[in-house]
Amino acid sequence: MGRSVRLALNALLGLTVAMSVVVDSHAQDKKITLGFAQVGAESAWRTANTVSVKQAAKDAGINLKFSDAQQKQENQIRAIRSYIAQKVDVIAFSPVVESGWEPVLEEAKKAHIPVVLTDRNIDVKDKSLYVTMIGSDFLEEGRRAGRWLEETYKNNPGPINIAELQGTVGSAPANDRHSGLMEIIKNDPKFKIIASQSGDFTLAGGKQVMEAFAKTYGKQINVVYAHNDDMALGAIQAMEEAGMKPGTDVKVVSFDATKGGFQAMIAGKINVDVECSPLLGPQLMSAVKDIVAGKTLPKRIVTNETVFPMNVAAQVLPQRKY
Ligand code: GYE
Repeated sequence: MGRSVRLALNALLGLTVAMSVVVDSHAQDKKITLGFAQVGAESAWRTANTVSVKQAAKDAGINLKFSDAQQKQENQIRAIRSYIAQKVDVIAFSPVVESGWEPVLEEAKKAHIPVVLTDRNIDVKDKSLYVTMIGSDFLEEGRRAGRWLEETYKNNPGPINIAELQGTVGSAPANDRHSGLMEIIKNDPKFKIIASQSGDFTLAGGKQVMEAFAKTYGKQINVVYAHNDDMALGAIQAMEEAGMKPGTDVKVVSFDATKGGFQAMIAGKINVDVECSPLLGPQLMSAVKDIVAGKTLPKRIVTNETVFPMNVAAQVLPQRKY
C-alpha cells in the first residue's frame, strides 16, 4: 500500500473513530437519569405502582435510580438528598405524608433539579417547588364512595354507623378519602362515623384495628369504610373471626380496586371498590422527557378512574391489570 493511501485510510479511520466518539457521548448526554423515591411496599397498589414505574423507565430508555422509604418520611428525604448529590436530571417521588417537604425541595430547587410529584400530593405554599403532580383525585374518590352510600341507603332511615379504617396518618389519600366522604354525608344526620383509626394501608394494620372495633362496637357497625383494599381484606378476616358477616351484615366500602379487592367482591365480601390506578409509570416518563426537553407541563395531571359495585366484579376482573 502506498504511503499516501495509508495516510488517507488512517485519516478516514481516525475520522470514523472520532465520529463514533461524538455520537456515543451524544447518546450518553441524552440518556436521562431519574431518581425516584417510592413510599414503600405497604400494599398491592404500591407493588403495582413500583412495577409500572420500573417498566415504563425501561421502555422509555430512562436510567432509573429507585429507592424504597419503608413508609418513613425521613428515609424519603434522605433518598431525595442523595439524588441531588448525584446530580440526577429529574427527581420524582410519591410523598408519604403531605407536610414537611419545604427544606429538601428548596435544596433541589437550588441545585436546579426539577421535581415531579406522583400519586400523593403535598401541602406547600410555594408551588414552584415542584413542576407537576401526577395522580388521582382522592377527594373525588371519597365523594364517589359517599355518593354510593347515599344511594345504597336512600330508603333506610338509619342510623347508619360507619367504622373507618384510615390510611397512613397525614397522607394525602387518608386525609382526602375522609374529607370527600364527609362532604357528602355531613348534611345527612343518619350517617355517623362511630370509630376511626389508622391501619397504615396494610392488611395487618386493617385486621388489628378491625379486631378492636369488633370488640368495642360489634353489631352496631353497619359499614366499614376502608381507605384501601389491603386494609379491607384484613378487616374482613377480623370480622369473620368475630362472627360478623362482611358484605351482608356489614357493608364494606374500599378503594384501589386491585385484583384482591375484585376477588373479595366476587366472594360477596366487599360491596363497592372505588378505583385508584397505580399505573402511573408511562405518564411519569413522558412528563420527565417533556421537562428535559424544556416543555411546559400542566401543574396537575389527573388519572382517569371509576367506581366498581360488586355486581360487575366477575365480568370486569379479567381485564384488571393490577
Ligand atoms: O390507595 C394504598 C397505598 O397513595 C393511592 O397508597 C396511594 C395509596 C393506595 O398504599 O393502597
